[in-house]
Amino acid sequence: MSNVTVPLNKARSNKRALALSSLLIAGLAVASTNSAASAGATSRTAVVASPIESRDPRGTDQIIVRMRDGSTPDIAALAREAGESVSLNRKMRDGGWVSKLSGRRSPAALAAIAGRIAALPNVAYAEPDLKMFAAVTPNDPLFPVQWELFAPSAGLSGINTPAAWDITHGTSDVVVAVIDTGITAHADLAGQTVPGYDFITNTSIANDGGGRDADPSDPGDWVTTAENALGTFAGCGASNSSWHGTHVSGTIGAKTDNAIGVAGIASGAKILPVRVLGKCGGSTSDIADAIRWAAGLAVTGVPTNPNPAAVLSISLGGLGACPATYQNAINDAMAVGASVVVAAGNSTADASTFAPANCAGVITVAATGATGNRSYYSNFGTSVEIAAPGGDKNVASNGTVAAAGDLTGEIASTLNSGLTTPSTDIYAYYQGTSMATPHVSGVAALV
Ligand SMILES: [Ca+2]
Ligand SMILES: [Ca+2]
Repeated sequence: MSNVTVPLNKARSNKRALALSSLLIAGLAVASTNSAASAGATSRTAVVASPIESRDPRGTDQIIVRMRDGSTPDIAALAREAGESVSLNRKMRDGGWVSKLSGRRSPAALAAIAGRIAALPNVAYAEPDLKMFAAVTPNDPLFPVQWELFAPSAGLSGINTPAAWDITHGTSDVVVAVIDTGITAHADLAGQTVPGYDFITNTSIANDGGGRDADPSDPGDWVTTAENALGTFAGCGASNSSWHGTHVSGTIGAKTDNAIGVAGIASGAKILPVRVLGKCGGSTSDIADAIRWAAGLAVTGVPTNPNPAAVLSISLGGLGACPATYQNAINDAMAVGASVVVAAGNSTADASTFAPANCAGVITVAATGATGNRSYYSNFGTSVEIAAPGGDKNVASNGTVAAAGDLTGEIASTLNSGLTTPSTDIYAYYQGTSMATPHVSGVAALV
C-alpha cells in the first residue's frame, strides 16, 4: 500500500462527517490538526477578481439632475463639470432631468461627475442613474453559510457567484468530471450527473465487492482500527467514510435555487462521477485511466465515455515527482481540449513535491480562507496557478479569528451521514485544497 494517492481534504483527519445543522447549532469541537502558516508563504486572493471598472455592469451613461427652482439644467454647465458633451434625455415627474453623457462610465466616475454637478448653484441634487439588478440570491437555505460564493466585501473575498449567475448557471452540454471517491445519492445532486464509472481495480480498495464497473457509487472508504493495525490497510489510519467525492460534487454542481441545502457553482452543468479512490486512497494507474476516460478517450476494457468532460476536477495527490503515467494521461486529455484542475496539497509545503499538482499543463489550486489569505495548510509555490476558497478553520466566515469549534470558515457542501456505508443526506463543512479545486472547476464550467 505504498505510494497511494489520497484525497486532499484536511477534514479527513477529523474523521467524522458532521451534520452541518448540528455544527451550526451546537458548535461542536473537532480534532485540531492546526499548524502555523509558514512565514513568507504566498498569500493570494480568490479566483474571480473584482470586475474591471470600465466593464462594471452597474455603470451607465446617465446622471439625474434636479434644479432647485424646477428649471431645465444648463447643458453647457453640465458638460463643463462632466468634461464631455451632455444632452438632456427627458424630464421626470418629480422635476429631475435624465442627462446623458457621451458614453458609459463606471459607477465611481459617474459619482465623481454627479458630485461636481451637484455643487453647481441652484442644483438640488445630481446622482448617477445606476443600473439595478434582480436580487438573485438563491433560495437554498444553506446559501447564507456559503461565504466563499458571496460578493467580495470589506476584508472578505468570496468569488461572487451570484453575479456570474446573472449570466449563467452553466449548460448541460458542459460536463465536469469529479475524479474522486465516487458519489452518493443526495437530494441536492439528483439529476445533476451523467453516467460515470468505477475505475478501482483492486477489490479490497474498491470495497464494493468487485473491480472496475459502471457504478461510480461511493460504498464508503472507512478503515477500521483492526484494519489499521494489521493487513492490507495497516498504517492507513482508522477513519470513518469521507464521502469526499460527494462533497466536491456539491460545490461544483449541487442544485441551486431548489430550496434545499447548498447552492452549486455550476448547477446547470453536469457532473461526471469517476471513482478512483477507495479505502486508503487509490492508484496512479487507475487515476490515469480515469483521466483518459473522462476526457472521452479510449481505455482498454472500458466502454467509451459518451459524455466527455471539458473540465477534470482532481482533488487528490501524493508525494513525489509527476509520474510519467500521469503526465501522459494529462497530455492526452489536454490534447482533446480538457482542462485539468488539481489540488495543490495540504502539507504547508511547496506544491512541486506533490503529484499531480506538479505535472505540466494542469491548473494547480491552492486554498484560501474567508479573508483571501492562504489557508494554513495549503501548499504553495510556483507550481500553483491559482488560489480559491478551500476554507480555513482558523478564520471564521466573518474574517475574525475562529473560536474553537467554529467551522464557519470551512466549506459547506453535500455529504452523507454514514460512518461506514451510505446512510442519509447531510451537509457538512470540510476544508482543504480538495475543496478549493472544485471552486475553480465550477467557475471553469461557467465560462
Ligand atoms: Ca467496483
Ligand atoms: Ca440546493
